[in-house]
This record gives sequence, structure tokens and C-alpha cells, in this order.
Amino acid sequence: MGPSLMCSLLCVLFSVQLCHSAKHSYDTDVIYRWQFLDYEWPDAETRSQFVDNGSYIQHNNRLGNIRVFNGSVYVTVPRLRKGVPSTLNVVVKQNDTDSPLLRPFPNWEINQGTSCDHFRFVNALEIDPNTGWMWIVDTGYYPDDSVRPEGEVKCPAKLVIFDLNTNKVLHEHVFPGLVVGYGTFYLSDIVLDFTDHEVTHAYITDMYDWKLIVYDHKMNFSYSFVHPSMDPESGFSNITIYNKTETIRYLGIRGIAISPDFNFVYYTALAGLRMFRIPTSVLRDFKHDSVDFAFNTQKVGNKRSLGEGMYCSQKNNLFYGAPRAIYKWSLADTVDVSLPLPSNVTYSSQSLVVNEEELNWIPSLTIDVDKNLWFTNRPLSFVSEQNNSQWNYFVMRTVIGEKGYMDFSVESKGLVQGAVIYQLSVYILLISCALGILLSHVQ
Ligand SMILES: *[C@@H]1O[C@H](CO)[C@@H](O)[C@H](O)[C@H]1NC(C)=O
Ligand SMILES: *[C@@H]1O[C@H](CO)[C@@H](O)[C@H](O)[C@H]1NC(C)=O
Ligand SMILES: *[C@@H]1O[C@H](CO)[C@@H](O)[C@H](O)[C@H]1NC(C)=O
Ligand SMILES: *[C@@H]1O[C@H](CO)[C@@H](O)[C@H](O)[C@H]1NC(C)=O
Ligand SMILES: *[C@@H]1O[C@H](CO)[C@@H](O)[C@H](O)[C@H]1NC(C)=O
Ligand SMILES: *[C@@H]1O[C@H](CO)[C@@H](O)[C@H](O)[C@H]1NC(C)=O
Ligand SMILES: *[C@@H]1O[C@H](CO)[C@@H](O)[C@H](O)[C@H]1NC(C)=O
Ligand SMILES: CC(=O)N[C@H]1CO[C@H](CO)[C@@H](O)[C@@H]1O
Repeated sequence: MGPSLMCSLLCVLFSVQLCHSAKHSYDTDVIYRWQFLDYEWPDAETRSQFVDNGSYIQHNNRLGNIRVFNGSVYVTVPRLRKGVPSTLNVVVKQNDTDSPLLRPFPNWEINQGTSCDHFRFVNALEIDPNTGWMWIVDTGYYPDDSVRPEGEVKCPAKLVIFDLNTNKVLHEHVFPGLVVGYGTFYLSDIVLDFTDHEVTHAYITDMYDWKLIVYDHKMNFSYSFVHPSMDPESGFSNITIYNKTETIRYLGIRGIAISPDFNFVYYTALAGLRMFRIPTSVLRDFKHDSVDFAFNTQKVGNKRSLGEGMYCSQKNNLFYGAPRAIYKWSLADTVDVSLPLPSNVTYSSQSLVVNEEELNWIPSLTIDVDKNLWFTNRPLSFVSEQNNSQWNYFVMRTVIGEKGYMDFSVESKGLVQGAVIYQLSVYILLISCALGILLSHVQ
């Protein structure tokens, strides 16, 4: 009697614990929200001059990609239209408002100048949490030269590695015209590839030119791949959210992520649902050509919906944005077909992670060292001036309890061991209970 009662109690406790660890309750918070984006100007006079001469057109400024490092939130404002005073920014923490100002990063000058050395059109950025190096991709485009008579409209695209510890540029790579063409191109996102915890390569998507660009850091050398899997999928010409329609027919490869073992790069076109993967062994060697690429790329499956941002966690979960939602795709349950022929792989589980009231279109996602998923959230198309009665732009955060793909920090051993010991003792108690019941029945 005695032991079995205790056992029932323990079993109940144990199953409660099991349920608890299996259930994912994702708490999502609005960290910042804006009607329109504004900047930390040197003074009010400068701001009004920028407004007067068309260098600051407020409703042409909209949120792009996001990265979080050391408590700071970095966001891009891609210069798709004129009137964007600064394309790379850090959000200035202010405790009296949830619509803080954007501070041009690392300064006004580099975001304002007209020459090719300045930041002209930045959307893709990544921060290596292990070193504090920021990888900044500048498309080089400038929307209107009539505003800047002597300024060049088109500059070559470049990659700038900036050390956040010292606030210094460490390295700069200018992409040759054959790798990133002049004209119709838009470098949208970037992931970093590591060997022995050191960045060896960066992979960048070109949404307009439908290309995957590879930067080899050791060689200071870049090259690119093209393949029909990077093209927009036919049948996806328009997208409508909240009665706003955007033509997406020409938008190819956009979302990119890398598995935490750095064996595969995942990518998807904005216009389309198909997800593909390519082994990094193909990308890492410039001697491989588009034929090798075609031979090794595999279709992974279809996403639940169209979207832009993607980011992979240490637990091999791919988080991706969709209209009014964020999904998680578990890449761990692979059905790999290890044939030399291109074949399709299937990952089964895709689940909804966030579908809060505020969600609209998710341009970018990232994971910080505290295991939170951060993302930008905005209307699909540009918001007109008249509509200043609502919140348009958001920075949001969800607790996911998973580290990002390149976070190599070691977990606190004590905690982990503590949890293991706790689990073990529960098991031992259960086993002794079972034995107890068995023995009492035998008697
Ligand atoms: C607009 O005014 C600002 C502040 O005086 C100045 O820095 C900027 O160059 C001006 N832009 C143009 C296009 O004249
Ligand atoms: C922000 O909070 C700090 C500490 O609570 C306080 O000292 C400071 O005055 C606040 N700043 C503003 C602008 O409210
Ligand atoms: C991290 O943040 C702290 C506190 O704000 C600051 O003192 C330090 O310089 C920052 N480190 C880097 C690498 O940005
Ligand atoms: C890297 O390559 C760029 C050309 O893209 C060149 O301008 C630069 O000097 C190179 N840097 C080093 C350190 O070799
Ligand atoms: C897409 O949008 C354009 C312009 O709004 C419209 O002309 C076209 O008919 C739409 N196409 C489809 C397939 O809905
Ligand atoms: C979309 O438009 C329809 C008809 O014009 C309207 O009834 C509906 O409320 C609109 N929905 C939103 C979310 O604005
Ligand atoms: C793989 O996916 C492609 C594109 O959807 C499809 O055409 C092809 O039939 C699939 N192959 C296999 C073996 O399922
Ligand atoms: C010009 C524009 O986008 N107007 C919209 C402003 O917001 C209201 C209500 O959300 C819409 O009805 C308008 O179409």
C-alpha cells in the first residue's frame, strides 16, 4: 500500500515534469515600436535642413535587417528610395520612450558621404558573437543622383569587417563586377561559415540578380554561383497582407541560413516556397562551378508560406518569417539520401512559433547569446505619409531557449550537471518504486 501510493505521487510529479519540458510557450515582447523612424541628429537645425532639401523623407525610411550584440540592437535602413539619411544604425536606448532614435553607426559621416568609401545601401549584416566582429555588406547603390550632383549613383558592392571592440575597420573587400554586377542587384542577407571556431567564408544572397555570392576570408577572394533553384518560383507574382499588395515576381534567393555543424547552407527565394540546401564543401572551393552546384543542391521541402528572414539555432531549428507568423523547421529529423545524384530530402516538422497580433511582414531574424529570437516587423510595402496613426515598425523578441548557429560559448557546467543529477535521481526513485511494487505483489 505504502510504496505504491508514493509511487503514484512520484509518477504524477514525473509526468508533470515531462509535460513541462515538452511544452513550448513562447513569450513575445515588443521591445521598440515606431510610427516612423527618426534619427539622433547633431541638432534640430540639421534635421530641418535635411527635411527641406529632401535628404530626409521620413516615410521612405523603413526597417531592414537586425542583429543584437552586447545589449545593443543594430538595424539597417536599406536606401531603396531617396531621403534615407543613414543606412546602418544602432538603436539608442532611452527609458522614457519605446520609439527611440536611430544613431548612425559607426557615425554620421560614413553613412552620409557620396563617395564609394561610404555606406550607401546596407541591408545584410552579421555579428560574430565570439569576436565582436561585424560583417557589413554594402550593395553600393544610391537611389537618386539628382539629390547629389557629384555623387556616383553606382559603386561596386563591398564587404566591410568592423571590430566592435575597437571601433575600427579590420578589412574591406570590394566585389569585382563579375561577382556582383552593377545595376540590378540587392545583397539581402549573409551567413558566416566556420572551421575550428574561425570564420572562413561568408555567403551572401543577391535577391535581384538571383545569385549566391561566396567570400573566402583567408584568400580575400570572392566568386558566385547561379542555379535555377535561386530564381523566383513561377506562380508567385503578388503577395497581399492587410490589403497591401506587392509584386514579388522578380525576387529570387533571399533567405539564407547555415546548419550549426556548418555542413549545409539553406536558401529560399522570396517568391516561392521551395527550400534548398547545398553542402558547404561545394561552396568553400572556388574551383567548383555551377555544374558542381547543380549536381549537389537538394530540395528540402516547401515552407508553409512566403517570407524573407531565416536563422538557424544550435539545436538545428530553422526559424523563418512568414506573413503574420514565424515558423520553426526542425532540420534534425533528416531523411538524408546519400546518393551521388541530386535528390530531395525531407524534414518533417514545421511548427508555428509566433503569431502575435502585431505581426505583419518579417524582414529579418536573429538569435542573441541569451537564447532569445529577435526580429524586425513592418508593413510589406512603404507606408504613406498620411498613415501616421498606427505603429508601423517593430523590434520584437521571443524567448526560445536556443543559442544561435555560431554561438560557441560554453554553457555553465554546474547547471547542466545539476539538471542531469536531478533527472537521474528521479529515474532512480521511479525504479525503486517499481521494484517496491513488484516486491509487495510477490509477498
Ligand atoms: C541637405 O542639408 C544638409 C545639412 O545642411 C547637408 O549636409 C546635405 O548635404 C544637404 N543635401 C543636399 C542634397 O543638398
Ligand atoms: C533612465 O533610467 C535611469 C535609471 O533608472 C535614470 O537614472 C535616468 O534618469 C532615466 N533616463 C530618462 C531619460 O528617463
Ligand atoms: C559591451 O557593453 C559594455 C557596457 O555597455 C561596454 O562597456 C563595452 O564596451 C561593450 N563591448 C563591446 C565589445 O561593444
Ligand atoms: C582584399 O581584396 C581587395 C579587393 O577586393 C583589395 O582591395 C584589398 O587590398 C585586399 N586586402 C588584402 C588585405 O589583401
Ligand atoms: C499583381 O499585381 C499587379 C499590379 O498590382 C496586377 O496588375 C496583376 O494583375 C496582379 N497579378 C496577379 C496574378 O494577381
Ligand atoms: C481589406 O479591404 C476590405 C474591402 O475593401 C475591407 O473590408 C477589410 O476590412 C480590409 N482589411 C484590412 C485588414 O484592412
Ligand atoms: C525533387 O523536387 C523537384 C522539385 O520539386 C521535383 O521536380 C522532383 O520530382 C523531386 N524528385 C524526387 C526524386 O522526388
Ligand atoms: C494611403 C494609405 O495607405 N491609406 C490607408 C491608411 O490607413 C487606413 C486605415 O488603416 C486605410 O484605410 C488607408 O487605405
